[in-house]
Amino acid sequence: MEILIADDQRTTGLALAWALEGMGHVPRLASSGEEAWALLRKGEWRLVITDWVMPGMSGTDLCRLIRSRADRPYVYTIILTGLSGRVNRLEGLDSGADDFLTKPVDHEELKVRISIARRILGVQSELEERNALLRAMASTDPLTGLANRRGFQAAAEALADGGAAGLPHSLISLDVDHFKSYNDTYGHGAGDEALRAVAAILRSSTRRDDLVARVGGEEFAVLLPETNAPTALRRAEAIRRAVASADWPRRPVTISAGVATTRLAWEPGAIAGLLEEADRALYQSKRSGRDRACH
Ligand code: GH3
Ligand code: MG
Ligand code: MG
Ligand code: MG
Repeated sequence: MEILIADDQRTTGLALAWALEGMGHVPRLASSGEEAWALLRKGEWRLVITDWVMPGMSGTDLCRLIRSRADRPYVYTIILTGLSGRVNRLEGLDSGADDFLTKPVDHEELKVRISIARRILGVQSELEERNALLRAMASTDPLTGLANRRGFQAAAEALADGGAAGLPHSLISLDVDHFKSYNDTYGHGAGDEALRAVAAILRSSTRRDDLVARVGGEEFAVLLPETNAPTALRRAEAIRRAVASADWPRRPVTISAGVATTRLAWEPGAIAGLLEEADRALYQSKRSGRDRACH
């Protein structure tokens, strides 16, 4: 595996690197804590073996910095030290180090410590994968594969946080027309099929940067970043037309749409207001006969 070594003494570092190479690993030698930290911020090392005493950033300083990055994959740290004694070990553990190696390094011990690191990193990776899967599941609608309301809100807030000030964003709120009667006539299974088909049409009639979500039973939303009101209304109309003109196996399915656009700079919390406004426009579409888009 790729292993990052931090040691201010070149001969010690090289000897360790050489030993690791002999075991089939790919070591990278940094001559200070600062250099190791700079490399870690750019690269993807999961195992660091660091000298304790170095001028400038020490091994424990480096461990603390590594632990302060909560969002990154877990980095396993082994502190290399000539120092011994209980107090030092406690300080090392307190800084977030996972293990110790005493100098001069015993190669058999090095092998064992690395195999422990690999085992723990393996468990960590599995947990990280499962967490990522759970996160994805929590924000995805299982019926259509679109984002659900939670995923939609999270993505909209992320857009609000990173958005260029002053550019308007638009939101289209969509609701399938007379869907209760569709279900009552053809059954819930056929209704689900129709919802999946609507989702597919939404997906294919939107751009990569748009966010499409199923926010309720037969309710969908499309977020259009950096899109002004006239463009958004045109896009909503195109979506409506795509649904209405699709080849429906049972009876034509139509949707009504409501469009809302931010006026000023996009602010946190604005998404709730925007949804409400789009829903009001949607209600207008329903009242004026359905199968249409209003702003
Ligand atoms: P409107 O044109 O005013 O929107 O009429 P509507 O019948 O679509 O409105 P209403 O809100 O009364 O009915 C929505 C229906 O959507 C009720 C429910 O049976 C159906 N529905 C909601 N979620 C699902 C789902 O997951 N699967 C299926 N098959 N039907 C669903
Ligand atoms: Mg040193
Ligand atoms: Mg509805
Ligand atoms: Mg409806």
